[in-house]
Amino acid sequence: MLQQMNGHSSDPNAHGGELREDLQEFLGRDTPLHLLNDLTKVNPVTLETVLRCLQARYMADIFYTNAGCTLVALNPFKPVPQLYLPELMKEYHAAPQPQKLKPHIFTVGEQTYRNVKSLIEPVNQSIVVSGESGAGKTWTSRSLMKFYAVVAASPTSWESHKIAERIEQRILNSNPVMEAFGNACTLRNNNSSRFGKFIQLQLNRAQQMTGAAVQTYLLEKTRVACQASNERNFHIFYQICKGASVEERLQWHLPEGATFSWLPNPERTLEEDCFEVTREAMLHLGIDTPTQNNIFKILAGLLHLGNVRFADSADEAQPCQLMDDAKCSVRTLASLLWLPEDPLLETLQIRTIRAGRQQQVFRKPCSQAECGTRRDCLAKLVYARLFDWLVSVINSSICAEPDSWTTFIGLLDVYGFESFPDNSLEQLCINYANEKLQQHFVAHYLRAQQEEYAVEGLEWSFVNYQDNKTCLDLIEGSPISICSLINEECRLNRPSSAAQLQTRIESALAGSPCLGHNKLSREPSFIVVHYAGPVRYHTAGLVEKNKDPIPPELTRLLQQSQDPLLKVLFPTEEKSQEEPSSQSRTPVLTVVSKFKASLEQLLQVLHGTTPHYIRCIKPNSQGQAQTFLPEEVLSQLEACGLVETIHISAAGFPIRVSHQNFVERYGLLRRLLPRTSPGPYSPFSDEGHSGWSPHAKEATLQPLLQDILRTLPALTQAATPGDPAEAMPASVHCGRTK
Ligand code: AD9
Ligand code: MG
Repeated sequence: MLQQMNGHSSDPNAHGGELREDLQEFLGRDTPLHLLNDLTKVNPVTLETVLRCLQARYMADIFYTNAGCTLVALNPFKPVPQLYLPELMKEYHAAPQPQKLKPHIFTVGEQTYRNVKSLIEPVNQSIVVSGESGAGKTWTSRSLMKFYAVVAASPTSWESHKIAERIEQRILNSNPVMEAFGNACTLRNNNSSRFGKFIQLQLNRAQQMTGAAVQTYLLEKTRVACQASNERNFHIFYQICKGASVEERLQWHLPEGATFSWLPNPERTLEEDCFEVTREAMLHLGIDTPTQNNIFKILAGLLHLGNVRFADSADEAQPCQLMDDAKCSVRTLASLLWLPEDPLLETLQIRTIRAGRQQQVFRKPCSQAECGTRRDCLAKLVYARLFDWLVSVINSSICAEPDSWTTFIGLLDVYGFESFPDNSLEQLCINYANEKLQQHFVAHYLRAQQEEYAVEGLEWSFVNYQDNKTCLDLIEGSPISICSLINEECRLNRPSSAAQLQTRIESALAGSPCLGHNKLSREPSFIVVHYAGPVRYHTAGLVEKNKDPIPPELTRLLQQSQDPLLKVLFPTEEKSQEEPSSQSRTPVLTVVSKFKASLEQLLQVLHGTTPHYIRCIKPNSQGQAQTFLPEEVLSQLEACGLVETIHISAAGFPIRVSHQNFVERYGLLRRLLPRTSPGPYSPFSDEGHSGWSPHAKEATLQPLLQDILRTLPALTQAATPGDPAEAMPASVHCGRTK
């Protein structure tokens, strides 16, 4: 039944062959599948019917579909410019009821824009864009930013060096810069974001965008020194090598045709390889040409660092010597990073150890492998600092003064759930973040809604949602969890094999139903049963990655640089955080603990907003247009619990207004209501709800609200387009809670 469907025909329902008889029965013979704008209207709501509906729409070139409180976005994998025209944005913006137009990310954009100014619930908004790699999250966030730039444009222009520019243009310019430095070509996506991003678009009282703030998460810095086969390094390296002028090539020691080990697959040209676009955007953000050249010079230095190779040393007491062809690379690297050549080489070859009460310094030559690790570590350290610095420069260029904005709309574009044959700490962190976001979603829409209905005494048949608390307890819970056990290993700093770590995890967390046992794998590993499916994590290297050790000599070396930018990135006065002290009792800041802290901060921000969800779906993993692979889509639908969401949305009340705001907003309607209605309960009572029986509420509140809704059109004739009163649907729930 679930088979690959290719091609395009005039009858979208016909794609994939005959629709199963009983399925057609379910879906109704009258409504062509592709015309069902909302998946809550599919009847019954099952994975199969939802899948068929999405498939029919996809083949009819309809890429957005409502799913109750979420929007499903199918990746077209082809240019669809007409879907993102400014005129269309304005149409959604001006529509009295944008939700009556075709489903679109602009409906969500407009909804958030109206909500921040809403008299009913003026509250910060957020849009969580999720989906697996290549599903279209970054595309969606970018398109939404363009939407806000059009509908919330500020009238003033800002002076930036020689360029006078509107703030929204600057905010848009942050995208190509961050993507050049933070995105790379992977097996799943030619323009894969290798970091998570939360951008707050700041609005003033007049609803104009006055600035923005970007927060990034967990840049995959290992990519700078290690790229999987058929993948690439960050785009910026290719941009420099392909786009530099003759003089720049000379300055940066990048002769035409030079080969670099950290620049795999250079022959492959992508549309992301456009150096000019990055330079132009940097200029617009206030990063002048000399500073840009300084950045590119350092990056060229890192490429030369990648060519530094050491020979194995026969004598352990002697440092490993450079391979012949690497001598020139070290010299070039030293000149590009403005570092003294001998100390640079020595830092890579020799480890200094402080020991004893007097903290005596011992020098120990590194093995060939250790030299390589130190080289990679140097590259990661420089690149990660450079990226963070760039984000801070972008922020200072686009962030509004605190008193010039009152509300914000947050866009969250984070890496989707990942499961590879070989999963490590990076995947653990990414999947942990996805579990947290799923929990936020479940808490917000599913659990909160069901619990509130129960408290309000509304008739409701409960949906069995997939609560992922057990899985989160396994990952981050206290007192013992996977995170705590890995952190403990880092703290104790004891030699521990991959097999020992596996045993510790399995024995300490044996009671968790989300910890699977992998009897088949020969390599030490453990399985976590995530809400999106089981993932096997290898324990080899996990503790070391979590420590992310930076030899203090590396920081000290970089502090000796005379390069103006490296001086900013590695100030001499900085007492190296990485410097270990045997007396120190402060907890080790591990990758996991830092990530957990930033995730908690993010969730705190999200909790203070009204969230909206866009689920991006990849119709096939080859990135082909007009190809819908049901099996692949099915697993994504299951992973995001879409069917449960639709069930709840279909049965629930789409708008909820707090009692106080309801009274404030609609109190004047009191006089228009039929005198017979109130009974034991009036929503306009100033005394609050507490004493009312649920039955009384059910009996009186709903008809009363229907009365009000019938009366509204007459009262709202003078209302501005987009007034929330006009957008009020026929089903409203006025509850105690927000
Ligand atoms: V990852 O987790 O960062 O690896 P994303 O961000 O989910 O991933 P992305 O937005 O980069 O995926 O989309 C992948 C590619 O799909 C883009 O480079 C586009 O070529 C293509 N795409 C996505 N959405 C659209 C669209 N609405 N219209 C046209 C699209 N092409
Ligand atoms: Mg992305």
